[in-house]
Amino acid sequence: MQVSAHGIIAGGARVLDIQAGSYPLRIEVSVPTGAPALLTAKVWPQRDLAGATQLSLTATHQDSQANVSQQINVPAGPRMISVFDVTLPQTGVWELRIQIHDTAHGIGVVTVPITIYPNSIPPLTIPMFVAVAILALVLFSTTIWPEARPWVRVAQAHSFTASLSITVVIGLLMAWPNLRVDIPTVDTTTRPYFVTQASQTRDAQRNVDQLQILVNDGSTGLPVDDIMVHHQALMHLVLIDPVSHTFLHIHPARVSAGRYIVDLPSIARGTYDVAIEIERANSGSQMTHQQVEIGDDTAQALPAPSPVPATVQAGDYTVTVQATTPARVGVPVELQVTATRAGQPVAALDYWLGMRGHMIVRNPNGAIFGHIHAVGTMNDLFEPVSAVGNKVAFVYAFPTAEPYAVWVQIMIDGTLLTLPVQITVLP
Ligand SMILES: [Cu+2]
Repeated sequence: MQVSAHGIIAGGARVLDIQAGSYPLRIEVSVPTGAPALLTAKVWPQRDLAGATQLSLTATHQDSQANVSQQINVPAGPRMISVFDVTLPQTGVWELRIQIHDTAHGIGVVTVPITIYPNSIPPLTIPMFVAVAILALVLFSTTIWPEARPWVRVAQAHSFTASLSITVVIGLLMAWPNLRVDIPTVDTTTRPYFVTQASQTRDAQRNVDQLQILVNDGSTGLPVDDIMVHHQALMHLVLIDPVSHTFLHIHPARVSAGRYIVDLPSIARGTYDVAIEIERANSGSQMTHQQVEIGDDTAQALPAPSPVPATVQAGDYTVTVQATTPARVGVPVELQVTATRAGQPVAALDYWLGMRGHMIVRNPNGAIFGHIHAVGTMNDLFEPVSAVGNKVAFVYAFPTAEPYAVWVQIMIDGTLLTLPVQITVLP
């Protein structure tokens, strides 16, 4: 039994941020229904192109191996959006392979499974139309024929009652599946959990260290390939080394069923906590934790973060993080984050992964790991991606009285800022 591929399902456009080789990519895929159908994908590298770049999209049908592809050449320079349009000739599961290849950084690849469902009308639609048509006809005949004989009147009454009953019953039957959307399906109970194995690998050709993550189903052992896009990524990976204060929040690329790969920047060698968050079809999001020794010996440890209220310098930006009340166990505390540049408030904060701010908290032994979103609404649009204002707030109830490491992540003008601070939680 192969778990089905779902990555992105039909209806509307899905946006995902993913690391393909050395490029963070923002991708929007609009999945059609029925076939032949036009599939549109926008690909937007999230940093400027260092060299002449070739972007390509190849869609391969899982069963027939039929494939279609398109290539777009982009000159070196400021990042821009490339739009792919390919016509998929048949329904079923397709694997989209999006590749970015520039002369400076080599190849980055991400593959995403999508499912094209056939167009179909619900089976009861035609009887419903017939019943409604009879109903309309009867009503019409009573209006144009007011002096009808008694037997005609009886026939009209009977047809009216019958067609009305049929309409109501079919209407209820058609609505019934939609009334039950929140009840878990059988699938949920057959997919209890997943296991992950993270290990450092090396891409010898491109001369970069990578982290590979294998995801297997807990009950069948098979690769997990029903991973859905959630919070604009297939997989959210957080790496923390409490000794060197190193923190990474990245989005590995799916390279095949249950296999994810991401380039590692130069980070201090250490034993890292690896938190992996995915969402499987018909399940909620789930997280695994494990430890892995990675990093390179030449990279330096980072300074210990300052306790709040803290002012953190990140490139040209100065960001303050402060709590409105002292943090106490179990009491929600509000953390306010304010960004300025050269003494002036920044005009706007970008949406990153659909939110204007993310915060990760970790207690000293790593047993408590929290991922908190900034207060506010989500924005899943491909672009525009910013909202006016230089402040965001987070609310979190720390479960234990000890010092917590906290990383706030915000994006300004397309640059992601990671701001480490420390919060001591009082009893
Ligand atoms: Cu993430």
